[in-house]
Amino acid sequence: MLTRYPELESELKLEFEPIVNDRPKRFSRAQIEQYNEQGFMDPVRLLNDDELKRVQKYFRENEAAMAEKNKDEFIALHHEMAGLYDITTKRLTVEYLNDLIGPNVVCHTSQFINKPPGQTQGGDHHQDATFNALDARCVVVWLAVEDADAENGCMWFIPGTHKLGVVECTKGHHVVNPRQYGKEIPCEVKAGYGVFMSDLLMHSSPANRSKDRYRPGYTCSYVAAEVEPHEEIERWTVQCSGTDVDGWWKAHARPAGARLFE
Ligand SMILES: O=C(O)CCC(=O)C(=O)O
Repeated sequence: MLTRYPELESELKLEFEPIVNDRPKRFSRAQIEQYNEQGFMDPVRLLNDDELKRVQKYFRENEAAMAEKNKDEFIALHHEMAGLYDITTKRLTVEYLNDLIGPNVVCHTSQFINKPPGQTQGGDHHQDATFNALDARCVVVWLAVEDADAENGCMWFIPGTHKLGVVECTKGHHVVNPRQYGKEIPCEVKAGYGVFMSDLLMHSSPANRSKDRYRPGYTCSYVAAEVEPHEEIERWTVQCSGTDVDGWWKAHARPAGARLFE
């Protein structure tokens, strides 16, 4: 086992805690059962047609500026760009999250990844929890900005691996010999749909082998505000619902700028 914060490993809970919710408002109980068993659910629609067009336009217009801000080191931008803030805190997405996380939801990290066509390299299997200095209780939402499929480099999952907790990985956070943990399957997601996944689920993001199709996706990590952050993991926090009960997360206010959704 190796996380990015080995000095914290004895303090952190790095095992999966099944979601217990007898009265979900957005997900069905069967979907929550699927999440508990597989570590993810079948994608759900998060944007209607009009919202999807706005989001696609937003990323087209802002991709270069985001890349510029990220050229020296990765920083999440949902706390400083109004459009990203609006996507991250969109009410429907947050209502789904409330079923999994509870009423007090914060987002601590986000990333826009647009794999170009013909890209030959991809990312090996990893568990997002190994990057975070907090208990492994985050729910990751991966939103497809265009259709993502096996040809243009959708993510691949190894179902059920969230139940193993954090497993051995390399210094680069790649799971050692991931195939020993099961068969990987593609997670194809239609544009405007999002997949909700556990931060312990092993997933990879292989090459985009298409000739002319970009594969843009926007991913956010959410957690209950009751979970204590360490090592300044709260630096990019926005509050998506409820309150920061213990005052740990110190959320940023919505940045100034036009609203992406009515
Ligand atoms: O291809 C992607 O957008 C997902 C990348 C990934 O594996 C991650 O964000 O953890």
